[in-house]
Amino acid sequence: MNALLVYPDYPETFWSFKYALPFISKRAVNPPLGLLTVAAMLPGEWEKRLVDMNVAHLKDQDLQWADYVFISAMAVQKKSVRELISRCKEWGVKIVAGGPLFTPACEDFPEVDHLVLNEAEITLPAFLRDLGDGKAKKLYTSNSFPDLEKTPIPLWELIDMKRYVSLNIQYSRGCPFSCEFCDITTLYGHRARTKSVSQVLDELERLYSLGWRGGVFFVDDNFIGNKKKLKADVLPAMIDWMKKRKYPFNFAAEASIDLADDEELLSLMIRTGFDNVFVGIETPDDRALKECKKFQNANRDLVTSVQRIQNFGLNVRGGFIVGFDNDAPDIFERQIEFIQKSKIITAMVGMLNAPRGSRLYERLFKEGRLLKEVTGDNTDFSTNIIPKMGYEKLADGYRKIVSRIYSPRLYYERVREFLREYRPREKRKWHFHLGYLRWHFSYLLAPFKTMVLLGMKDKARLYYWKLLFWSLFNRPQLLPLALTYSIYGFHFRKVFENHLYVGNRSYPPGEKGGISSCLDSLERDINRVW
Ligand code: B12
Ligand code: SF4
Repeated sequence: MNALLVYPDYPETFWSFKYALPFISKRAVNPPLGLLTVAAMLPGEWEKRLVDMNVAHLKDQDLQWADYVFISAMAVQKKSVRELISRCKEWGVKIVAGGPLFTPACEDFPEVDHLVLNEAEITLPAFLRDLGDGKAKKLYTSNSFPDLEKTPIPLWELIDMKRYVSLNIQYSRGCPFSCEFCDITTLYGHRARTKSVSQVLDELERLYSLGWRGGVFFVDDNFIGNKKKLKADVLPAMIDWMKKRKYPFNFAAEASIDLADDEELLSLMIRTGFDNVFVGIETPDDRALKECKKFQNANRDLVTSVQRIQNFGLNVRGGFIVGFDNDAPDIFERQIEFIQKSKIITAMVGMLNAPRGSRLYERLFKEGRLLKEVTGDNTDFSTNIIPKMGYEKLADGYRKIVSRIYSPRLYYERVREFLREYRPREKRKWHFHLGYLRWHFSYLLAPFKTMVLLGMKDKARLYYWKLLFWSLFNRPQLLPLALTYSIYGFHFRKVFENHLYVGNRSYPPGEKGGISSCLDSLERDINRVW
């Protein structure tokens, strides 16, 4: 049996980093962990190939080769999924689909031959059994949550690691909290189900033995969902493992704000090699936090909490939402003020949306305030709800936030202020890994690319040079970070300029095609020379 696993293309979004990737000659940020995990659950004797359409073209020959095409996708990839399904139909290849796009909305995909939904640990074996018996059904679902201790190591051999910025590991699923707008607890439950310590170490070892050096992202919805086990077992074992191999990886994770309250946990994470954490801040307004049941964020000084995490040497990325029923007209100014004050460089601000499966979806359905399904991208000026303040007011305020926080002046100021105070606590000896260059040789060219594109061609070049010289004279050891954040800023500006253009035709458009196509041609030239 020939199984072709395909991950469809995603559009330009906040996290796609499509405008940043050419600087480091990478094709995508993370590989599709869901599909790699599914691949590891397929029978060993099957032939398997994986095409991530974000890093490679899907050729007709691939479809011709396949007996079955396995598709995984998020809602944001819907357009590419539709095209892929049509191509499969043209070639007469059978389709098996699963993952976050299909699980809550399987009725939208009648053309798919087999919808294998929820967590594959439960539904895939049932499908494979029926397939073997020649009676595979259309739909496989489950209401129970599997034990992660049986989840196999993803089949990393199927991808070309060089094309990605960071690889990923999943340690847990589920979250103990109950934020109203979030569907995670419906999908994965309230109890943080975890892998065993030896599973985590085995996964790290596999990446290490395949030669990977660099970023590893823990994709758990809330990495600190079970603090006790993390502190007692997992992190101490990881510290040991990292030390013995001279710190080959740097880690990132998603965590709730109560991380700030646990110095022991923070310190262990730093010693393990974590340097980035994404935290759902949502809003500085206590009434809105209580409205959306994000009680872990309410009644605390959120700026201080963020600073406490930053002071440990963890760079905080933040998620923010506008459009709550309790949002007063000044909420947009307050969000801007908060983001500047907390020095959160990567601030993903979205309009409130109600994904199917969230409690907000149910409430607004009852109140007659649901419009349609979510687009899957909460930063594209769309919402599927009728906001209390009205869509026009919300969209205007939202536009104001993103055009201000990503304006060159405020953005570069935020980066400088962050770097001014950033003091990594762990003065670990830096180990040079030759293997790092094997995967990330292209990073050596990034500074030159930024000098040409951000220092000469970009409208914000003055801010770029100011930051560079400031960093050179004040925090020279943080110069690589200054360059990295300049690239991020360029991406965020481009994404929001293009969204602003789509969101409101009268708003001045970004230089569509201008600098980004220039970036492409420059990249081609540089790569040719090298
Ligand atoms: C890591 C992550 C990311 C990463 C990496 C994405 C990637 N390439 O994998 C980044 C940060 C880039 C990201 C970005 C976004 N993400 Co995201 N992300 C996640 C997260 C936290 C973990 C995904 C993961 O790796 N899980 C581990 C694997 C093992 O699980 P899995 O993929 O679900 O696969 C299991 C099952 O679903 C099933 N399965 C999956 N595929 C298939 C296929 C077949 C054939 C079968 C049989 C089974 C099957 O089997 C697997 C094992 O059980 C999830 C939340 C979550 N808990 O899953 C959100 C999630 C997938 N992301 C989400 C969203 C909305 C986004 C963004 C649109 C946010 C934004 N506004 O920009 C962007 C868009 C991406 C882009 N590039 O444009 C939503 C998707 C909602 C939806 N219904 O589509 C989720 C579910 C979070 C949420 N509830 O809001 N994301
Ligand atoms: S938003 Fe984050 S903290 Fe809240 S329920 Fe979802 S995963 Fe948990």
